[in-house]
Amino acid sequence: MERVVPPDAARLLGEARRVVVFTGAGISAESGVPTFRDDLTGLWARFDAQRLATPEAFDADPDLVWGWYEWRRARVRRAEPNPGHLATAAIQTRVPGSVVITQNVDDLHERAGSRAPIHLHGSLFAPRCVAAAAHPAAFPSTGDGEAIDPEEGRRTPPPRCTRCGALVRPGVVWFGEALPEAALAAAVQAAAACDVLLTVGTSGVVYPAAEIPTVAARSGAAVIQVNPEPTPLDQVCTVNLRGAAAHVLPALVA
Ligand code: BJW
Repeated sequence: MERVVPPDAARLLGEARRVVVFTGAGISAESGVPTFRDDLTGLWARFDAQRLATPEAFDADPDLVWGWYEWRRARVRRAEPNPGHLATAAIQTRVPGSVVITQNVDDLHERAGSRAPIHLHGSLFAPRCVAAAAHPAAFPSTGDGEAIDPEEGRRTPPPRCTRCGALVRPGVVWFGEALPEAALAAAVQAAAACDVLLTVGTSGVVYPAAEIPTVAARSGAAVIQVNPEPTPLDQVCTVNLRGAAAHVLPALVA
């Protein structure tokens, strides 16, 4: 397929009336939150996703899984939003009809001032009862996530639901689980209606989230990618900006 001649990304963004910023773990990398799939530093280079990020893993060893998420929560609490998160919030201020869609389970977009980011893969800070469908509000406070090194094998028993006594689980979307229906519908709708979609710091390999840039491209939006590495999303991008989000995004909105 013939490649589109890369137009000026800043001009595309400046003229857009509806922008979607679609983010992945890479936007939080410079805040010290590890990505998943980067060589050496990615979580999946050090930990086994099948033992930690599936419903089966939680069933088999809830203490191991809860302890790992306590460690993750503690790391995120110590992190601060970086210039990439701040530039994302600035886009939302400048272009009122813009939406942030994130696969991230951290709260750095919120802390940077982004308005109502759509969390496709849940949140580290919204644990829920395993029987949540029956009583969604029933979970106790979950401790302060003191630093835990999972490599020391420190298991932590999850709390119990105050209403029914069932286990409380991390409020994230594990492999094989459906994404939150309302969030996915809102994300698809925003992507289909935008003029420009910025895809930032995602490997674009986890579905159905990875479809979002394609939804925008098919609807006629320009897709601008910010990532130091090539990804499968290169195919749908109008412009590829190879670099770190914390450097490229502020330059793009300057
Ligand atoms: C920088 C940077 C810097 C570095 N600046 N950039 C179709 C085909 C094949 C498989 C499937 C399919 N459809 C579904 C599947 C199965 C599966 C899937 O996609 N598997 C693939 C991996 C093969 N999907 C699912 O299971 C999903 N559920 C589902 O489909 O359900 C169906 C169903 C329907 C109805 C009923 C029941 C079921 C669920 C997926 C859930 C993903 N969960 C995780 C963990 C969340 C919890 C947690 O945090 O522990 O979500 S996995 C992990 O990957 C996490 C992320 O959100 C997600 C995406 O990762 P992301 O953000 O892209 O990070 P990385 O590390 O991959 O990439 C970082 C990028 O940043 C890199 O490109 C770097 O270069 C870049 N970078 N530094 C900018 N400074």
